[in-house]
Amino acid sequence: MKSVIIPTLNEEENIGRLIRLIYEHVESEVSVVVVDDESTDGTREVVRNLESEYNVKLLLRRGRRGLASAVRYAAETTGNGSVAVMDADLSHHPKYLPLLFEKIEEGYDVAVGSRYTAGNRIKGWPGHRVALSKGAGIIASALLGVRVTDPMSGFVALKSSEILVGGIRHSDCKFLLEILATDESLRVAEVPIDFQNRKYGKSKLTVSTTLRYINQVLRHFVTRDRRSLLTDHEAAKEPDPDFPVDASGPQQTDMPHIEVPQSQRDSRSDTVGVRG
Ligand SMILES: Nc1nc2c(ncn2[C@@H]2O[C@H](COP(=O)(O)OP(=O)(O)OP(=O)(O)O)[C@@H](O)[C@H]2O)c(=O)[nH]1
Ligand SMILES: [Mg+2]
Repeated sequence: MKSVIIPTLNEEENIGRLIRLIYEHVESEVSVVVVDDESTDGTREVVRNLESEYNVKLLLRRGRRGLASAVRYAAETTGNGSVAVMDADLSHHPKYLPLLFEKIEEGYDVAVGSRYTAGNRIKGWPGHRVALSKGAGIIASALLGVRVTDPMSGFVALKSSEILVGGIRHSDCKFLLEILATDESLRVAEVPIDFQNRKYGKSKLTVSTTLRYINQVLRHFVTRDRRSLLTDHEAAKEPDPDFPVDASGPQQTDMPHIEVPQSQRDSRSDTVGVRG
């Protein structure tokens, strides 16, 4: 069974539209998993109302705990089949889901919905935001040795949810970049997508999230140790006693520091690549 994970934080105007649209574009045996971080609007009610009509599961977490950790939390529930991740805000059109899953069926481990391949359009973003996003992707790719045009994409399909469970350590990091930077053996394809800025609801992108992300990329580059991406000071925070145990917590803080030999570090740019 294929799954589609959708993280939500106050997306009541978008999530119902998106779920309906997904089932117009994918076969019905796909299961949608919405993972909500205590939205204060009607997001949860909208999803609950669709549970009887569609194959939709709602996972609830308490407090805002971060997009990447929400994705990982959901991935722990989806079993071994292939899985896609997409934003709830209708920026990612479900018509691309079959194309992403097709790449996985062809044998790739990861299929990235790429906004910056030739001929694609970004609708609704001002020029400076496109430049910032594109530039950040180029710099991160260069520093971390990841060869995809859009390593910051949040629209992706993966062969197995294990890649998400094993690869995501940061609560707020751009999870695709983290996965690609820490596992050089993944076979990666890109699927060109048009991207539409959200029409409803508010962006959750904050300055502190951006700064934390820059810090992570730079720390990794300075130490020249890909395992440095696997330490997260956020994870050392006291766990919320009311919150269902999120497996990413203890594993993050207990993660041993492993030195990567120089030879291994140098070989990585040869093995992470885009095919197809
Ligand atoms: N569960 C959960 N979902 C989140 C969290 N932060 C953001 N999201 C969801 O993650 C997706 C991406 O967030 P956005 O706010 O659209 O961030 P963005 O796409 O970088 O920025 P904009 O497109 O400008 O809004 C959306 O579906 C959000 O609802 C979070 O802390 N927890
Ligand atoms: Mg968005």
